[in-house]
Amino acid sequence: MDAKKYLEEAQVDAILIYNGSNEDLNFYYFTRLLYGGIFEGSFAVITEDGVKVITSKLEEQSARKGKNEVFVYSSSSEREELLKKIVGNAERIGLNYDSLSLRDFHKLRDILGDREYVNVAEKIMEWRMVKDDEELNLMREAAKIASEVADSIPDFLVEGMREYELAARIAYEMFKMGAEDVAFTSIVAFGENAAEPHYLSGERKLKRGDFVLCDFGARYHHYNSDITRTFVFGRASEEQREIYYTVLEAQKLGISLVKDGAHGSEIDARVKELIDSTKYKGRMIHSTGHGLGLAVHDHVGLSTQRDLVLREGMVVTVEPGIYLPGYGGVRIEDDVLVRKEGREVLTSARKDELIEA
Ligand SMILES: [Mn+2]
Repeated sequence: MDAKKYLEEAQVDAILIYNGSNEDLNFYYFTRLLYGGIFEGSFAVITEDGVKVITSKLEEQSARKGKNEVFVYSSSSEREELLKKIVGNAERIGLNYDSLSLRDFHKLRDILGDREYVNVAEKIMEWRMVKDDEELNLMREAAKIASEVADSIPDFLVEGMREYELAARIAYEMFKMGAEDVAFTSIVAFGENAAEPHYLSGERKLKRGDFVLCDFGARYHHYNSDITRTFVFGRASEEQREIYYTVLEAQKLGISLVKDGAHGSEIDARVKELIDSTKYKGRMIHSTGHGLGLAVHDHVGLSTQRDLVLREGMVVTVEPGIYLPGYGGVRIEDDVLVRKEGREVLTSARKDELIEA
């Protein structure tokens, strides 16, 4: 979308994004400066004639590789002058209230004076939800890295290893394949710890018969993947199999329902209905999925709490789970791109058979 269109839709004269005290992912969204540079303290200003970047000498070279007009400052007074000049006499200024700190807002208002400041956070998220080809290619690569690592996890398992050791190995393997970072602190849960969806990783040692639940992702040029696979270390019990294949069936159902025009809340309801029709009724204690992109929890996804009508170009996770406190749990998660007709599953790690490592 071009700058004019953004301003028209948001009904403002300019949009001002400050990558300040808090990192603002919208800075990367508008500038597409995805291939290097930290840009701390930099501005992206969307005006009628394009996206302008105000940045320091420290990242000038990276900034000039983009398609934006670049203004470089070497002191904070120069930065203020540039900001005033570029914003010009725009009266209605769009800001991202979700990220701009109150302190930074006060500083901005001191520089630009009394104008009309408008929250455009939700509007920007609407735009961000639908990915373009450049974004999708980065997400495909992020998904590919995570998928290949997921497929090799069974080879990394050694009796007695600790959860954080496996988390480190997963991160290392992703970096080795070109990830610039982990998408989030990986969740590696052994045995009974797999019963807690938002567990992290700890000192628990791997024992024969344990569930091994790994939920992790790769960040590739600022775009993320998010995958979960659950294995059993050694021979799986009947109960473990039953949990696994119930989750798998629910996950496949969820994926099959993703398409342009589908309601996220309905997909969540159908997936839970399936699990609730088994002896694991009530054991799926979170929603089926979330939006994915520059942020790992990018926007609302598949949830009965808040509906989202899926549109072509959105990426959502599909990740049902069953959790039995004191015993363990299974979650299976893939990243799914909404297509006009159907879907494209971006993550590709094996899941059709419970892997006994
Ligand atoms: Mn997820």
